[in-house]
Amino acid sequence: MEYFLTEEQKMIKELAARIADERIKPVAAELDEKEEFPWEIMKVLAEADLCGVYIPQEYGGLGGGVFEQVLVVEELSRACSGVAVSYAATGLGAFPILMFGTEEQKKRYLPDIAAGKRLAAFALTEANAGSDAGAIETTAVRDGDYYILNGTKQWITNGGEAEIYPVIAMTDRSKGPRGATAFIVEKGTPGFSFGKKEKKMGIRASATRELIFTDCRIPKENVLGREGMGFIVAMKTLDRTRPGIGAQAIGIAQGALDVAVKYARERHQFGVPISSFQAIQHMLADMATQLEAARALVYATARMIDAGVKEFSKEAAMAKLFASDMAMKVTIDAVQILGGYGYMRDYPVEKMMRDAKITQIYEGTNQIQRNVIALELIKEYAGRK
Ligand code: COS
Repeated sequence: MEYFLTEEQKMIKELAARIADERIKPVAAELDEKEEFPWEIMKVLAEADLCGVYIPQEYGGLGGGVFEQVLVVEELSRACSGVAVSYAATGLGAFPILMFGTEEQKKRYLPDIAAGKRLAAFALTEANAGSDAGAIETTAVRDGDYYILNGTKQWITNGGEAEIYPVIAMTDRSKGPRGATAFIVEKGTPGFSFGKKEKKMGIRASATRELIFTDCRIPKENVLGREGMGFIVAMKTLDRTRPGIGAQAIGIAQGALDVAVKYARERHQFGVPISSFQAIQHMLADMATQLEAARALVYATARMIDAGVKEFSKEAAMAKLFASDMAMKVTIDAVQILGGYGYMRDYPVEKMMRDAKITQIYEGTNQIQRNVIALELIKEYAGRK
């Protein structure tokens, strides 16, 4: 499919593809096995100027948008989505600042993020607040010019490795979601520590940790937006980043399809390559068709967001939902085509299947995406004859 990328977008995509093939693919299995954070590769991405593709030039970025970020995430995910999510999660931490930060906050944090000097992360989820994001229990109590944070955030991607954390906490529990506020918290702030690194099924190169706040004093200048806007900051951030999960999913699926087609051409059974069997051909045809449909949806959504359309919750949820369900199916089929070899760690498809699973879960489970899509859809029909 031809997506008519600009010359700059082609360059960004090719650069990310080169790094994926030359620097990430050779070490992907080892990073997965050792569950090692890919600092070396983060440095390579920073040197290649890819960390700020979605950040405006005035803050040191390349001045692109969600679409440019999608192009990078897709290419990196083709090689290793554990690496890709470490890159993407910094975007998840940067978007609240980009969208809701004051000029001073933007100048303070975005240039370092764009240069790849400091990573970011986004802290919303808690042990008792996953899908029900409004149920967070972390509190922030005003004390003069400060807020005192207490509570624990769970499963934070880039936790411990990142230095800049937009954190959502309750400033007025009686108001429900409207009583939440977003704060920027820096690593090293007294009272801010990290829990153990989680052991995960997939995306093992990425770091996932608890964030623990114990009487952590945050200056009031670090509020993002206004007091009471925290839930909106979170929801609007997720609307903008869910296509990125779609990009991760299409990258993983492309990686799996590449391995499956190559294998089907080389593997001989009954005296012929298995690619000559219709059973295999039809699986490959379905995988490629579903992948291209998902890519078209993810790209169209990202471009729509960058064009400045105001409402895109539904499309962002659709892109994430469709692409992640597709990636799960395509990677399962890739393992099936490789048969016993597919189940072994000698080939990369079992890792891709493990990595695909999380795209159906994080940044809102696919059940939540269906809720968002259905509610928006039903709203659109209100008053129609
Ligand atoms: N953009 C702007 N505002 C939004 C919004 C969005 N996308 N979604 C909700 N809101 C607003 C609502 O309009 C409502 O405002 P009012 O109080 O003015 O009516 C407020 O936020 C509360 O919304 P709602 O009542 O719909 O909240 P719920 O508690 O029912 O939760 C879901 C809605 C389930 C959609 C939300 O909690 C969610 O997205 N959960 C998944 C969270 C997630 O993705 N977690 C993974 C984190 S990994 S970083």
